[in-house]
Amino acid sequence: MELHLEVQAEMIIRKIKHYLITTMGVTLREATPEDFYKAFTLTLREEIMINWAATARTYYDRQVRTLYYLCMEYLPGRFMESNITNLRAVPLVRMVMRKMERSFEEELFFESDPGLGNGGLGRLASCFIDSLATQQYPCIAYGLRYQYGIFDQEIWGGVQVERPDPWLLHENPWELRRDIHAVSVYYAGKEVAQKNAKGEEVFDLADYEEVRALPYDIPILGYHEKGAFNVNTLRLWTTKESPKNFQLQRFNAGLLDQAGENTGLTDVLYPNDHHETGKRIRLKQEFLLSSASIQDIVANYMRAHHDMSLFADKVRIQLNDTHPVFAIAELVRVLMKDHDFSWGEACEVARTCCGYTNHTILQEALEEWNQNRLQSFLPRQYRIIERLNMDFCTQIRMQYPEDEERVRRMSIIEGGQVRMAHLAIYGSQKVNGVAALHTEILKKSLFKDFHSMYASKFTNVTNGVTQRRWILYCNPLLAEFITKRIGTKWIVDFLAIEDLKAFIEDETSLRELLQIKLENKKALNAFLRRQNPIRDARGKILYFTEPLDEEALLDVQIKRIHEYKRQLMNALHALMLYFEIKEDPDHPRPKRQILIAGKAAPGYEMAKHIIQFIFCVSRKINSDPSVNTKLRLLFLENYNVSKAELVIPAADLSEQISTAGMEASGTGNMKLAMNGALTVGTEDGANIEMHEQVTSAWWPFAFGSSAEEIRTWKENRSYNPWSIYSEDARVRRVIDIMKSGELAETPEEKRSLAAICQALLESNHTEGADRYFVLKDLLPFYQAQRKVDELYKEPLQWAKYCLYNIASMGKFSSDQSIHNYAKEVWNLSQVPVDPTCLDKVRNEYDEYDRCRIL
Ligand code: 26Q
Repeated sequence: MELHLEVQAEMIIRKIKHYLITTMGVTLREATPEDFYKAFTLTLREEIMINWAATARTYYDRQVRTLYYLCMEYLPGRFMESNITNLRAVPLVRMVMRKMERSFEEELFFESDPGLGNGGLGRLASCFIDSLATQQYPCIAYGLRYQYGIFDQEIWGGVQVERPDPWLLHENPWELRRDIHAVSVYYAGKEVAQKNAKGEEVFDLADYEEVRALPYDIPILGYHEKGAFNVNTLRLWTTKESPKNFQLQRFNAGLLDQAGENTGLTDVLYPNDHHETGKRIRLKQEFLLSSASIQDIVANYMRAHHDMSLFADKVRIQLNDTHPVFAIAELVRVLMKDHDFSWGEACEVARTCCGYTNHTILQEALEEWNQNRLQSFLPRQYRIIERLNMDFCTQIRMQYPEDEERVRRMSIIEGGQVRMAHLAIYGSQKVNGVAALHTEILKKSLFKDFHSMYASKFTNVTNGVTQRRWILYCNPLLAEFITKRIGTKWIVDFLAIEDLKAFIEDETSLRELLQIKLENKKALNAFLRRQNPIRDARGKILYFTEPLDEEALLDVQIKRIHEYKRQLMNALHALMLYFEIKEDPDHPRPKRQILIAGKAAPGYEMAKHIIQFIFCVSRKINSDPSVNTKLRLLFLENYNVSKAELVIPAADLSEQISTAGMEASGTGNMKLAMNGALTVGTEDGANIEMHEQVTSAWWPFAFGSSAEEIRTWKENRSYNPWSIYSEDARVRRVIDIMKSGELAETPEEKRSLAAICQALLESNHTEGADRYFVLKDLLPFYQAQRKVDELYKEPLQWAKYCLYNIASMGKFSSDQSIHNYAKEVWNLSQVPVDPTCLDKVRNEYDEYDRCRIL
């Protein structure tokens, strides 16, 4: 085996040198890290291309049913990492780097983190495409190639400052530009009526705005023990690269902004999650993704089939939230206009092919578009939406005669707005929520009327995460720990992780598990010390964060900053602990390091106040020598996938403390638990199912009001935070110190703290006080945290809980989620890359080249 590896390593080295010379024009000696990274990538890519070609060939030859996954966001993390993992090439790559005297960490991570998404939704999409490839399901995933992804976050004196993330500054060797698959997308214009072959009215367009969408393809590798891995495609559209998109006439007329609008369409990702903005460019982006992808789907189908008769059988389209839902209207339009379907036929095909996943029940996140704007921007699609709505309203009236109130509630178009979720439900075969509780809320509350009319459309598919990136890659020590005990099966079948339960009484295993945590905490602390800055109000780096030692309990909350996620409650708890330590310094308690990380949407004021508050509290705690040896609060700047890979393996405690009923699922909860962190959690989202799997005996830190209680209090307006404030001295103390101004050093800080207090205690005409029930759950949270302290004092006991939690996470692999979608939603079969086909491609390649990764 060693020798085998040696020989391969030598071949790889030759290939790297070859690329250095032939594409970068340098020899090894003068190669910069960037040159080296690129040559290395091109070398690995050769192996990937072989399987990519063979997979495409296999899908084509078999005329398989294919899934098309439409999503405005992806957060894949660095490609090099998952690719060498899924190629099973980590040892080989390490050897190559050693032989070439290059640093694995520095040169391979030259790549920046593609921030093509905001948070949960985008990361979920990336886990899903990893699982689809590994589980050998035919799939093309579509998205947008934003020039600037999610902003880089800097904290200047407690204030979030957003910086552009130019992730494409360097050429990206993982993408291939595919000019032959470029398509045109049409906006605005005047309709010209025509008839199709069935004699039905369809519309051409005159005086339109044409935008070229050009795709870049990224290979998505499946993991396979023997190298027969499938490679699926992530296809990202850009409008940047087409000179046609620049409107020279407008430029000449002095309208520079307008002239560049279409070249710039895919320039920026909207940095809002859970907030609908109603912006023009966003609408154009959504339609770009929808229309370009539908055209590509039809073209891809037509390459393998003579006519459209099997389209509804071969095509499945998954709409990830409402963002790509124009695809429904666009598909109906294309079928009628270009393929002579009747209205009825086209609608039926669309409703057979499409599925819609909902990711949020927050009112402010539900997408609506102004009817008039839509009509002028997308006249033909608007006409189709209007007609769909007429059909729909007729159906409602048939089923519920004389219930115009219901028609109004359900209608797709209402009060001058087009409600995208209603269109999505009406136009889809299946509608799913992302955790059991969330799906129940959809059925019983948000989409209650729809559920009563179309009960069989609704189904639950609980989210999951890929154990390949989230254990195998990011926590190699734990991966080895697992494999040593139960073999490698867990890598592709995470249900096998259950076998770890056999080691629950094995002290050696428990000690080893504790040791692994310790090592991972060391690595994180080294990063915090060297690379996590504290800046002054002008952005100048003053120093770097100084973490507690590795013995301290590492308590983490890492996610977007949002009121419903209640980072505020976490910070209030930190402040309570601070006072407790000051008052009773000798009370025995474990050292605790609280780490919070996350970005706030740039326009979300309250989220920014919360960051400022965290900054104030951490300054108070960390600078007090009588406290800072026992407790610290750190904010980790610019949270992204790469940082998650560093924090998650090190965490002891996972904060999943959303107001019950508001977190659709959560996925960080799963990543942390499978890395051996224990959860302090409300009964919300997927926490509930995790709790169920782990069983109450091993899930000791559940706390807080239930979704049902919260619903009742909201309904009756019977919650009053004042009573909690006045009844409990500990709560009063933290609120009072916020009010007193003692924590604040600047006028901005004062304003932020005042705004928070006001939101907690005062209602106004539109909103009640403490809408997220922070004060209501604060004491139960505090109690749960005291239980944490007790358990952490007993390391072996703690380790048992960790082991049991890890071993209970089988259900939360995205492989499982994907199998569930395949069965319940898509009726999709696994299609492994054809071995004969793979051999053929390999042989053809070998005729010219002998460098292979075996
Ligand atoms: C909508 C309109 C205009 C601009 C932006 C948006 C927008 C963008 C992103 C609205 C919502 C999002 C993201 C939502 C999201 O990430 N939801 C999370 O999805 C995860 C995966 O299912 C769940 O685990 C989380 O619970 C859910 O919050």
